[in-house]
Amino acid sequence: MAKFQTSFVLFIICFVLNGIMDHGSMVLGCAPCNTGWIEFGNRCHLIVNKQKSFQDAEAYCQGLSRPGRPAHLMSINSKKENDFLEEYAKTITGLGTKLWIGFKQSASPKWLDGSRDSYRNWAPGQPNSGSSVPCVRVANPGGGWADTVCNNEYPFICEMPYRFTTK
Ligand SMILES: [Ca+2]
Repeated sequence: MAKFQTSFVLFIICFVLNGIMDHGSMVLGCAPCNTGWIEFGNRCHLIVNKQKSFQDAEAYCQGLSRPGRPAHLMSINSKKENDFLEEYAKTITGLGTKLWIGFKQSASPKWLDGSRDSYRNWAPGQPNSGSSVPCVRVANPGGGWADTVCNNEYPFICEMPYRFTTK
């Protein structure tokens, strides 16, 4: 009984908060991700099949942010997340073989969302171009990473936190 009451109260709270925090969105109730986004590892992910430069792709993702839920190009923080991307990409019709992710291989390599995980999945021989070619894409989405000219235009994947989580 207590468990039922708890989940009921949580449902009411998040239903009300949804109205406040995500006014205008298509999502009802307590879905953890907005419509069209795919959940994995307490995060929401969206492949955008539009050709954009690395910088424009990141700006596009940031434009999808919600209050308290910043969106960025995806950070791949584990082998499991890499595998998730590979499976997700297979579901997108007509997606090319290259996809921007949110890693910048510059003097101080970093994930754009601030992740500090040490997981890397460089393709054999990568990265090979030094800090002059700092933007990172995956090939055969979910496959190995490569550093690439930032002005190249590829589809990309955005990532943002679940609703009601601040992590
Ligand atoms: Ca991530």
